[in-house]
Amino acid sequence: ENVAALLKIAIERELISLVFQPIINMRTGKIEAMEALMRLTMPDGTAVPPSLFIPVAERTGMILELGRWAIRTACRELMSSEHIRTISVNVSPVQLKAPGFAASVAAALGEAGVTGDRLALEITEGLEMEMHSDVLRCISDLKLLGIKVWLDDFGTGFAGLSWLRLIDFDTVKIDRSFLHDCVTPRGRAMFQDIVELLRNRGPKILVEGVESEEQLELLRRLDIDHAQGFHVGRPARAESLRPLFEAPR
Ligand code: G
Ligand code: G
Ligand code: MN
Ligand code: NA
Repeated sequence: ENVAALLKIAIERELISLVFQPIINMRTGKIEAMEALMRLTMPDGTAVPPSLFIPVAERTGMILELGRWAIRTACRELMSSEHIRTISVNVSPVQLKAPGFAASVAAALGEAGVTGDRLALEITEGLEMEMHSDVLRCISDLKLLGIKVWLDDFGTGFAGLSWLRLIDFDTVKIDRSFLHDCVTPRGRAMFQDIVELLRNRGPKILVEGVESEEQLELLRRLDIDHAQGFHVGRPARAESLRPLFEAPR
């Protein structure tokens, strides 16, 4: 339909771009990674939100082309700045089920001369994804390449716990709604229970949606590993973020 036609034109005319949102290490306070977020901007400057075009791209299969482009672009960004330790890229279940996905990621890394451990792929638990054996095999292939596998939007779907049982995630991102609920005692208790559950399972914990210093302080008290959100930094063009990364000590 409309959006599908629009998306096709956008791909042809290169109206798709990536912005990056910083992720800090709570212990050092330093930016350690950034999440790549896709943007579609019309020639007249209007932004089409991912919530509109990603589902269409998934339905039409165009996500395969878009996704390959995003991973190649992220790898090139990693190549151009050795100080950026990690870039995370969102991947759709459609990509994980497509034959040859892990090989295409390996090729993108190889072209850029970047090691797999600098790339993280975010898998969302929001979408209900059947425990497809192809998906599990793909994830284990990605891990063999050294690629980090993160679970995104933890707590928003029903599948989160099943995912945790089956996959050894490097990082779990707690959905921002749980942090925002911390304004009530009940919400705060829930948040702490989730943190406790994850801590016992072993992945690094990243909390998204940090919008204030008070929230950042709460995360420090709870000994959270990583934070992301408007208070830490808004999504921005790569050029403006590069200087914020410092040489590793
Ligand atoms: O930045 P923003 O709020 O617009 O992103 C909304 C959502 O769109 C993200 O949470 C993510 O799930 C999805 N998204 C953004 N970029 C990509 C991408 O490159 N690939 C996929 N599959 N999803 C993306
Ligand atoms: O689902 P995913 O985590 O990939 O979504 C990233 C989206 O979250 C982006 O669209 C980004 O703009 C949005 N986002 C990032 N930080 C914040 C924040 O602090 N508050 C809110 N409300 N949204 C945020
Ligand atoms: Mn994400
Ligand atoms: Na998320």
